[in-house]
Amino acid sequence: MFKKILIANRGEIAVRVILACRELDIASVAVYSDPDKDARHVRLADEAWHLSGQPVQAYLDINQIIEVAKQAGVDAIHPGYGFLSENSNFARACAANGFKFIGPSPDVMQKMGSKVESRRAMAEAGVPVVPGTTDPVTTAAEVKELATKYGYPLAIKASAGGGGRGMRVVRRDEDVENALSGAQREGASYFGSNEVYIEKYLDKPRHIEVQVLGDEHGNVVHLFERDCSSQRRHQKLLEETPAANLDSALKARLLEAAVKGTKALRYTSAGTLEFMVAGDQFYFLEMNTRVQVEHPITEMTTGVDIVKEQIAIAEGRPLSFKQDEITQHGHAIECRINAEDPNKNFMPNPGEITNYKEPSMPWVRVDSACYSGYKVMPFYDSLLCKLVAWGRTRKEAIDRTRAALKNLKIEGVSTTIPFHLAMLDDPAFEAGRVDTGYVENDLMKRWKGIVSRYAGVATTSGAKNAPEPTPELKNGDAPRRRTEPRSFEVEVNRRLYQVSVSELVQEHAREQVSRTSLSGQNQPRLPGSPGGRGAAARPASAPHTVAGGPGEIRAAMNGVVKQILVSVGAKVDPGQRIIIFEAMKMESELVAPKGGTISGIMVKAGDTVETDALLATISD
Ligand code: MV4
Repeated sequence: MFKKILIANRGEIAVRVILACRELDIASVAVYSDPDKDARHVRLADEAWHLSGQPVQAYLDINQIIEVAKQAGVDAIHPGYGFLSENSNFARACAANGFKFIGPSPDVMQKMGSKVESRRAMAEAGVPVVPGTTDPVTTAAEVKELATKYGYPLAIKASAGGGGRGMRVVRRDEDVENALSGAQREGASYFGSNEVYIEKYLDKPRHIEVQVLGDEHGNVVHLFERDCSSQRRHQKLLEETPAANLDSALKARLLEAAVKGTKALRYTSAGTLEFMVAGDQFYFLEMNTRVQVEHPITEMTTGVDIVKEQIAIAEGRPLSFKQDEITQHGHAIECRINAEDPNKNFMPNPGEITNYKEPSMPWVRVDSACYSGYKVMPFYDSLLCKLVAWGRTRKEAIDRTRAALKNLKIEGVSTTIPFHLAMLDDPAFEAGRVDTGYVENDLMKRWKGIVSRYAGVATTSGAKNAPEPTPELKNGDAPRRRTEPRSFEVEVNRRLYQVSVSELVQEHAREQVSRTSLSGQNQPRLPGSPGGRGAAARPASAPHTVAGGPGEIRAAMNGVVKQILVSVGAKVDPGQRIIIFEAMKMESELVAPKGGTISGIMVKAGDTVETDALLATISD
């Protein structure tokens, strides 16, 4: 029925939706921001339309996207995930202009966007919610009163919150005042409302979610569960289905509750109900009203194409199958491969992917928008690709995931591949003993002991996955630094070896250094190395500064100046810390690119700065 769909998104999910359109013989319209001109989704779509504005703002610009939809003459708009996907105003704007929004109704989206309202709706539908209040609390006395009813620990949550923001855990009366004001403050600053409510706090629950589909004829089905417990600071790292060691009776109750809740909402389109599972209890947490990043593992085990179903539902068609026609077949695992360095607290690591090659293997699917030469940009999320593997058993899925990870080649930026390999080999993961505390409290605590075993994988995957070489500075010597490894094939006595070579280079050509230095790290263009892409080593430890002229410290991405450690006139050594900078939720230290005297400081603590902004200068 639809002839043309606009995809209001970028990256791998835009590619995923375009490919579904192609299969359905529906024309696809991509939109792109300035820096996304060469992106895969732009090349792949039948048409591509430019969105002006800042890189992120462009994809959030409702008026501009509606304007493009009119000019391109589309029937419907698919919002993907993130960006405008859960924005009810956008869904309303689509409808008001005659475009079908591929998602649920704006009213349901709005209701599920509020923690208190969704909690209330689910409780009314008979879906278990965490014991606590649905009405807001305002005073510490009320919280302490509730503590006598529910017992500590309690969670104080911002009503409008989500994603771990605006939540405080309180374990005793003395801490209530601080926790309450903290949650209220965060609610006000992130979500524009200081309203908070109380829940009993569950210690390290499992995070299990249920995929549902509802059509416009009142039919609702679930597509079983996904275990998303493996996360770090609310960023999911690996998802699997079915959930390991989940009691079958508990699972049946969970799936039934999800369908019951979805029916009560008269929900249409694909959605996900998130639950916390603790012991033999489960509790509704929130509902996501979009297609999710991890939808492929459900597709692999049920055979249902979730994006195609979203489109069919939006066309007004009834679901083409009944619940009892859906079975969960085998086991699937998804690894979210991010441009982040697990050796540095998962610091985002933007830069150019100098070499990218996906595994081509049976039972493996890779969803991606990457290519060799793709530049990972600091203002978008750092997801490079999703590697998904299927097996008849969990063990087979793990083995195939491991083999596929070793055949995924990503050079030029650090990636989470070594982390994923370590996790797949971890006895606790192998035994299926993973809860929401596992990565941070268990695996990462043992990380330093584990990582050396996976450093060798750097020959085929991330060039900088190997532990950071320490720059050696001997009395008066110029710093020596290891280049990014390059791969060679060497034949020795008939046997072919693949070797990865990185060179130790001395920084000698002073003039060259100052002209081509990439950051506050004294990074020279490598003498004798080929020009062009990948020729210059990029600093791994301070990615948040970029090519300044001599003695300049600049912001490599939009961010906030947290602290300034020196004053004008101060004598500084090369490599000395000058500014603490925060971007993409990560703090980094900006260091002096050379020794000298601080001749200018252009910013103060608290300043928001844009990419490339000059922050400080150093003179000889
Ligand atoms: C909780 C909780 C324990 N008890 N609420 C974190 C994100 C936010 N959306 C809800 N979160 C939690 N709420 C109560 N009453 C533990 C978490 C939690 C969590 C939940 C789901 C997935 C990962 C998590 C990681 C840490 C904490």
